[in-house]
Amino acid sequence: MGITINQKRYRMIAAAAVTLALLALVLVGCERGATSTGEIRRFELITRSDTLNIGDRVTFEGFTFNGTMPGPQMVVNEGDTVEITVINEDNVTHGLSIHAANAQTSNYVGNIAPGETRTLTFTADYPGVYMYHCAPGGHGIMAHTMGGQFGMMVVEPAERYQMEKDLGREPDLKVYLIQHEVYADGRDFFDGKALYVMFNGETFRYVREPIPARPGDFVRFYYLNVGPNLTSTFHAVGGIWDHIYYGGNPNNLMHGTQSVISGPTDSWVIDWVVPDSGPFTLVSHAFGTQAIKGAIGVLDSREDAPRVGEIRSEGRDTPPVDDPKRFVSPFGLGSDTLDVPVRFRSGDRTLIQMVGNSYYPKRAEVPVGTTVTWINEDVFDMLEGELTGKHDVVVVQANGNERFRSELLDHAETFSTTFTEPGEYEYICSIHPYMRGKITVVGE
Ligand SMILES: [Cu+2]
Repeated sequence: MGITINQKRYRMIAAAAVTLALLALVLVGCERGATSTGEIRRFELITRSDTLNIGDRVTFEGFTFNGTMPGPQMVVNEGDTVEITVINEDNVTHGLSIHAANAQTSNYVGNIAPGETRTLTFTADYPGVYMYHCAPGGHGIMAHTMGGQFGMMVVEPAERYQMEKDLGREPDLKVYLIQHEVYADGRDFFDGKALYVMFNGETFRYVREPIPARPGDFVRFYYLNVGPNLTSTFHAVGGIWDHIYYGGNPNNLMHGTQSVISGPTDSWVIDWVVPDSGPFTLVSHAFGTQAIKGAIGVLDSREDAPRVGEIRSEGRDTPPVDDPKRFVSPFGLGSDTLDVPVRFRSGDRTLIQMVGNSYYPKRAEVPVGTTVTWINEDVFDMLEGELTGKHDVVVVQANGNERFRSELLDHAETFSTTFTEPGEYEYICSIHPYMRGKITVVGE
């Protein structure tokens, strides 16, 4: 008889298990946004070579989406169909990697030739705060991302964040904040030695223009560290983050932390009620490598603060100032106080690196008769064209005639030539023509 009871019990347990499994499937389906909203959201991204203001009358030469660094902010709802068209108006190959898509985006919008337009369509299945960046392919992905081509896409969840449920209202202020680095040259990019670290495209942008809020305001940060190298620890001086959600997914909830840690491309939604009046300094707490180089902002809390609703993550769309006090060009020739000419004496070993799609040093002065050697330190020497880390040296005269051209160098290969005539020798890489260097040959 015991067998019958056990069989009955087994059937009940099995039925309960099946019911639970079905319920779990329904819940997982809901969480993953399996339900389409039926909305189609269209965006256009134009890739360019560009010059920008990056704060304090410093200008930056690199690549952009739609003329700003960071590029356009895109906000959609979970379950939306997203259609992104990439138009390459530049004379070099670009592309797009969009982390909000659970798809191999390089099949659709990787490797877009100059003049070409391509479109990607996907469903925004996972809520959160996502990075997008240029992705021509191979070595070019890293170089173009460092060069300024990145931005934020937010997928708003179908289900509300816990803090909204607790407070019974939406945020008073949404702050979309991208932390990112600027490098003087490819050598520093390889070594992770950022020249500046900034929020939304400018050093100390929100120190100069503090973000207004009121005591008791419900503020939400959509925080994204695009890097490309450094790990940030985002903190408000005088505040403790109430609710934080890793990646911006409402399921990844934690409470009451002094900071959020973000490696390159990590993100958070941070829900916080402003506890007091007075300025709250927003900072990456990596003081020496980040905060002191520009990754500081201010949230200015006052009773009479204006209601601005949101702070967007795009860089400012203004023409570059006419009289910059510094010109930063990671791939080309920046100010000579930054890309300082290195003077070699007679008999010195004269070695110039090709690294991170730049020459290093970019400017060199040598006595006549010097043999100069270039070495390719870029490691990713697979693929071709913009996608490869292969480089060469092409010296062109003012009349357009080539003085000389090296062969294309793979990783760790070298090319040497002896300069027998004084003069200025400006040179480029034939497959990355924005790479520029200069040799000044001086007489005895
Ligand atoms: Cu690009």
